[in-house]
Amino acid sequence: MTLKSEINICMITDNNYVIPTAVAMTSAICNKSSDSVYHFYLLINDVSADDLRRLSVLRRKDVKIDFIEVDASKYDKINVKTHVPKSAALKFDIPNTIKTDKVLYIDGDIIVCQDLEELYAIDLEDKIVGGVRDMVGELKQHFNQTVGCEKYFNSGVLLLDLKKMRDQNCSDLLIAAKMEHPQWKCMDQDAFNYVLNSKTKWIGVENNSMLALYQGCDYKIEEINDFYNVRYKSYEQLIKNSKIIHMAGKAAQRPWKVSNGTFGELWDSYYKQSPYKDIVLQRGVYCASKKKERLAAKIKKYTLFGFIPLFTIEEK
Ligand SMILES: [Mn+2]
Repeated sequence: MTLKSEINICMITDNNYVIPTAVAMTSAICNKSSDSVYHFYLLINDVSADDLRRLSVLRRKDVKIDFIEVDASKYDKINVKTHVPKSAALKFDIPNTIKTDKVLYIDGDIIVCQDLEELYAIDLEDKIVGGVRDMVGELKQHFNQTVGCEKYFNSGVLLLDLKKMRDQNCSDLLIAAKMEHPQWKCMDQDAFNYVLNSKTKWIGVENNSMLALYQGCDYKIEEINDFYNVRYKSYEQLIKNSKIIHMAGKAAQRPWKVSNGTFGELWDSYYKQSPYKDIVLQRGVYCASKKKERLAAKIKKYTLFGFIPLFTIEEK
């Protein structure tokens, strides 16, 4: 069997996000076709030797992982001059940090459900970025109007032509855009849209399914179909067809934070296969109402001997 050419995948993580990142990588590897080769470029900042050892366990013949220690001081300089948050600066600097011509950037709060070859092979033609429209960002939050665009992409899954980005000095343009608009609410997404929106190939919703956001807004499947110009019969069908599920939305609903989080069961199934499976997560319980939420924040989940579930209330 001949292996196909490499699929370059970029993720960014620090010490706080290393478990979700490892689980996202695990999901990608679990759902990889046997003839695809994934080459992960992990931009890391403040990640411990133990974490690197754990992440390294994911390496195989068909899964390459490069750890790229980011020179944090470089971004401190950017910070001082421009007040661009370090995490945004890291993302803006991808074309200079990763030397390949093309990369698929993915957030850590995702589950990869299918092989990524088809998504990676999308021809960007004369465009620079492949992105999925952000339905809630446009219809509820009006981020597209904030940056003066008709459509607006979510920056959690981005297919990037890094060669064109380097040729057109996109990193500098992104940093300048962020610097000139301190009022923008999103960490990096507004700047990406501001600079690259007119150079975007709009790709299908299945490549960045933000189901928790749609559900949070009570969107019916018909509304999702209208917005994305697709024809799903149900949420379930969209979930089944999703290549990447993105748990965008409330941070308090992320499955590594609460035991009843968004796509918790699916996320847990990959967590249990991840290099962190021996770590017992201390998770709270998500409650929709504010009052319940405050109470839930005090409740932490513990397991006894690693398998008997216990709940105890934190004394504070
Ligand atoms: Mn995200």
